[in-house]
Amino acid sequence: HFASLVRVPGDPILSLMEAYRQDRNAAKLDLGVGVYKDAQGLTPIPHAVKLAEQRLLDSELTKTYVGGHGDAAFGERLSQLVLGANSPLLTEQRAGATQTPGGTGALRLAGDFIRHCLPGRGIWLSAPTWPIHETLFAEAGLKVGHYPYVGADNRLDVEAMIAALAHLPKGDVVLLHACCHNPTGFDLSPRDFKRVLEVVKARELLPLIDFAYQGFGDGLEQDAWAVRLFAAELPELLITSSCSKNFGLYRERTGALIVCAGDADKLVDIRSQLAYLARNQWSTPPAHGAAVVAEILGDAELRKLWQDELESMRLRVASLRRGLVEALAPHGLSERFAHIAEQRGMFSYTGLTPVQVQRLREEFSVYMVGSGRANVAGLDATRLEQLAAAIARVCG
Ligand code: PLP
Ligand code: TYF
Repeated sequence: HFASLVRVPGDPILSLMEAYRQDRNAAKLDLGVGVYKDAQGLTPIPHAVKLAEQRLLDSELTKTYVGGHGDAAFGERLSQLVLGANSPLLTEQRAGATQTPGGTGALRLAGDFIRHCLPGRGIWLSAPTWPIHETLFAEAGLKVGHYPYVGADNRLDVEAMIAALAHLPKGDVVLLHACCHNPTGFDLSPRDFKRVLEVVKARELLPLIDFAYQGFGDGLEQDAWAVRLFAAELPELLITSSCSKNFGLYRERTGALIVCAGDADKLVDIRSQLAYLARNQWSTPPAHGAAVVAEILGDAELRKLWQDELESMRLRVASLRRGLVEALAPHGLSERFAHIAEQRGMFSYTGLTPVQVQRLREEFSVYMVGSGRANVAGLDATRLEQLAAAIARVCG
């Protein structure tokens, strides 16, 4: 019975949120959990989302179940956002979306799909990667391995990555981050992605591209570049898309698994399997977030408003990155931390050690993940000097 059951630790990233909440220091700084924040430290609901919700309130006629693949308009419009409005995969019906509870649900569905339909295939993750990748695929029953990504010198090591991929078992799955790598912020360049693609072809690997931050790197279209390259060059591809960050819909659990197949007929087979697997996990997906996204993407005015809001989030984080490096200059640390301005997305692997991270928290109420990952969006322009001074103290 329950008597033999033991306690497991909570999620270290989510626990940081609680520790921060309880900190009484007025100068506290939350660079922990990866949610976007504005200059006031709030995670706003985009105006486009509010307007779409108001429309839905008036127009929604039923709460009956959506189908196993979710909201069809959402699936089509999100696929266009990811693969490109004129993607031949969509006109040839070689790609389709299955709506999932968030990007996490999409990853889990992908894991189940691999386990169930491609038995024996292992999955390979970047070292490091988002910690949930590690446990999620293991829980889905997959053999999890790693390829090098960021070295001990806190630099992207593409050579080591490519060399490792070239030795993976044929047919195995390789998880790639489309952009805004979590936790490091180090992204592959277009040239790097082309090299990875060559190895993927040579080893007949199946890429699973996790696309959780579209619009936070270099822009909505730019961030999709690698996904579209892989989709154009490979017969088969798995993509997990999340609307949590770019639509600010976190708790509405909105995302999709997009599968690209060799032909339209095979896609129908694959989708029947996905519906079967989803049916045995969550039956049918939650409707609200997907309806909001479909409304925004289907309406020129809302879409423009959303794109502008997303762009201002992206630019805010990019300017904070540069601002932090500038603020470190008077302490003689701008070169040591120059990578912060070069990384993309919300996260920065700062290179700070666990001991330095702990000191920042205990002595300065600065909260970041123990690995040295900082959520740059948690900063605001008036606090850069304060943070730079704290970093200088723990590095001294
Ligand atoms: N993948 C990565 C790399 C992430 O950082 C996240 C983040 O939160 C997700 C997937 C899943 O996001 P969600 O399930 O909240 O949509
Ligand atoms: O890495 C992050 O901070 C985000 C949010 O169990 C997150 O991806 C963190 C932990 C978790 C779920 C989401």
